[in-house]
Amino acid sequence: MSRPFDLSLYLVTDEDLAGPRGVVETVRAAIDGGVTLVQHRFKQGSTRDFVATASALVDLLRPRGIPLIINDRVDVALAVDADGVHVGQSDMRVAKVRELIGPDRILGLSAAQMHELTPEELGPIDYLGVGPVFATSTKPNAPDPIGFEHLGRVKRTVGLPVVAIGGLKPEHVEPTLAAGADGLAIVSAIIAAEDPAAAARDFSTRIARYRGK
Ligand code: TZP
Repeated sequence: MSRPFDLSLYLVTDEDLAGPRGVVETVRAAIDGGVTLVQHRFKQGSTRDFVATASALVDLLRPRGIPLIINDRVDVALAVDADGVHVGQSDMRVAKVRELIGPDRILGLSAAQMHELTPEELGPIDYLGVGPVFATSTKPNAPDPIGFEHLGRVKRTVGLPVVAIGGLKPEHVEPTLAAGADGLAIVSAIIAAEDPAAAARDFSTRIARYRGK
């Protein structure tokens, strides 16, 4: 059983989009707006820098009870005692990741299509990242967009928590949740926003409103 997590507003970092403000300060602002989970994704630079930023994010997020998930790198997740790891289907196999991170940390997997997923892949994971829902320039090699209908089909088939990703803006909160997703994973609409707190708040307010809170 992994530790508890809430996929509602899932922020994915991007050092290019954060710009001179930097990833840690951007995340600090965004969590004021109601982010429920952070995935640290590091595309370039040294492992030492990745560990340093990840460690600063643990210090920022742990006292606030917001889990930190590390993209792809199990070694970095263990080095900073992160709450989990997120992998894609060409990264280390999820069974091996689970063996390395133990039963308690959160394990997520990205997939666009349900038919890409085997029972061996679904067994060890805690949630699935599904997308891109829409075309996105944040991940240039992303597969073709799947849309809300397919998102809903994946959710109904997998029987696991699902977070939607790819091109999502505040106006997509309602159709994404209506399709059955448990939350929205956002990169540019929050990280590149002039005011990341306000951008995150726009999402979190709409999520709460949709859920009647
Ligand atoms: N995986 C699928 S799409 C994507 C990732 C990491 C990028 C989504 O970024 P944005 O800026 O929210 O469209």
